[in-house]
Amino acid sequence: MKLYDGGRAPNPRRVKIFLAEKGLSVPLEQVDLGKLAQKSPEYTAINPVQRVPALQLDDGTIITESIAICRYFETLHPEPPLFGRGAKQAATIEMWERRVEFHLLGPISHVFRNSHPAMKEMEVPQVPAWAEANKPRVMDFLAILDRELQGRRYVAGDEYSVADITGLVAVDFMKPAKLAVPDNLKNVKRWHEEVSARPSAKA
Ligand SMILES: N[C@@H](CCC(=O)N[C@@H](CS)C(=O)NCC(=O)O)C(=O)O
Repeated sequence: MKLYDGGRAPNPRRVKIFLAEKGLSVPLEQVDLGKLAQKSPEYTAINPVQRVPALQLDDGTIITESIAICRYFETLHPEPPLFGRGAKQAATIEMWERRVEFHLLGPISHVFRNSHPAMKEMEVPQVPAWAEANKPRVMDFLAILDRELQGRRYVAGDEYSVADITGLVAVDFMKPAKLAVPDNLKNVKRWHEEVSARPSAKA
């Protein structure tokens, strides 16, 4: 088994944090995004969508999409549960994971990919207006998250979950996107500080 990784890129980082929380280690193979190695014929044969991460199983099966990879490991190693236990908790975690992925990580990625000079060859065409359009979306969702975190410790409840992993990676990705969590969002800041202090956050 091996995981095709992309250095500090946010999506592979979600999987690496998840693995660290599970106490698992998987051999990594680096795909040099800076050199556009994800677009090489060799890697395109692994993932036609030309993105990392990708997990290759020993029987040759390829699994892409960070959450699909995390689910694979959750099924094999259910403890600690990061996708929840029971119908209600699992659905709540999935709801929050998707909200954070689509309303926070996504818009932050659009800002970064459409404004950062280093992304010119990866994001074609780069549309600076799309970066600008996404900035208020990031701030709107952070305000929602801050209100939610008023009443609970983690994104999806009182237990740490995969929704926190996507949230942590998203908020950390604000830095290269030249965005910052506003100072008045005290609950987001408190939550971010707590999840950043977990050993898995070093991944
Ligand atoms: N939906 C995918 C997104 C994967 C993705 O966008 N990966 C980025 C790195 S964080 C990538 O490979 N970018 C290369 C490119 O855009 O050419 C997932 O959840 O894994």
